[in-house]
Amino acid sequence: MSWLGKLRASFGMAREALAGVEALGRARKPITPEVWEELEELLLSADFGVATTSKIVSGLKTVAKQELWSTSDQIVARFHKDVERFLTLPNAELDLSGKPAVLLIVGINGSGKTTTIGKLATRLRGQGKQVMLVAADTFRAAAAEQLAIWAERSGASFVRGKEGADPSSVVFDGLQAARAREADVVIVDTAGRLQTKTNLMEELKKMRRVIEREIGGAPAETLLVLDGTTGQNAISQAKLFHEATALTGVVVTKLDSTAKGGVLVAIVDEVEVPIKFVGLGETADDLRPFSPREFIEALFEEATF
Ligand SMILES: Nc1nc2c(ncn2[C@@H]2O[C@H](COP(=O)(O)OP(=O)(O)OP(=O)(O)O)[C@@H](O)[C@H]2O)c(=O)[nH]1
Ligand SMILES: [Mg+2]
Repeated sequence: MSWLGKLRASFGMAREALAGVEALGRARKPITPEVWEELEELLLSADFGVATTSKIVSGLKTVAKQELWSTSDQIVARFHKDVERFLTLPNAELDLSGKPAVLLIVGINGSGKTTTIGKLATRLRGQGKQVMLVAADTFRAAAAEQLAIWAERSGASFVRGKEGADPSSVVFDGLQAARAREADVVIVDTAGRLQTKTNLMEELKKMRRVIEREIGGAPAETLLVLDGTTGQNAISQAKLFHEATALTGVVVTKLDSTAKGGVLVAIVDEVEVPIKFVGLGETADDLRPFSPREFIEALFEEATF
């Protein structure tokens, strides 16, 4: 299946709700309070979330008044553009500045961090970069093993600590090794943690501080890996990880399953951090740079720009 086909299948439920928006446009109804309510309900059922839905709708209302719109098709045409605008943020490309460029990967349990690192390593190796993977997930022995396999497959070098070691000490060792071996990119894998567990979030902050001290600045990227099948909890994840670690980007995984389309828009809106990649499967090649335009083509049957 093509990637667009995969994404369309994955967004099935959101597409159904959004088909309602398109029907609303085609109906060319006179703009009444009921039309706005209908739009609001459709966006909520497509997982745009309360805050983002009301922001989108009130923005549309303002323009409708200014431009003296009379029918619902005008609302819907503008809505497509708004979604694209919401999703388009500066610095959407992977930042690889610094020698080495350090990428810190964070997220809750099972969101797809380690797999994403494997895919990223494969991609960067393909671009001729010297890549080092650092297993700062010392929580489970199996976690380091999993990363070691990805390192071997992709031709990246690999640093791990002892099981139960302080993750920050592994980060420190990893950065020393990266310097000695002149790595271009260091990718740090971390243990999954709930965004609400303060002590575990503190541990992440400590890893970040070690990186800052060792390279004399922030990591090039702090990427939150989010499971795309998660509903509104994804917004809380994005907010709390952002507060703790100053995210520079988001990777949304599992967009080959049943994903919640609108949540992506809500996340970008709430934390103002760009989505940099999407994951569409479990193999090394299933990572794609995120494109707002393609996302919208997958989400809407008849997007007009
Ligand atoms: N279908 C699908 N599965 C994925 C994708 N990314 C990761 N997975 C699967 O999700 C599961 C968890 O992936 P991991 O990479 O181990 O997740 P993690 O965030 O490192 O998990 P912890 O280290 O336990 O916190 C694995 O079975 C992966 O194969 C994806 O894009 N699509
Ligand atoms: Mg992992």
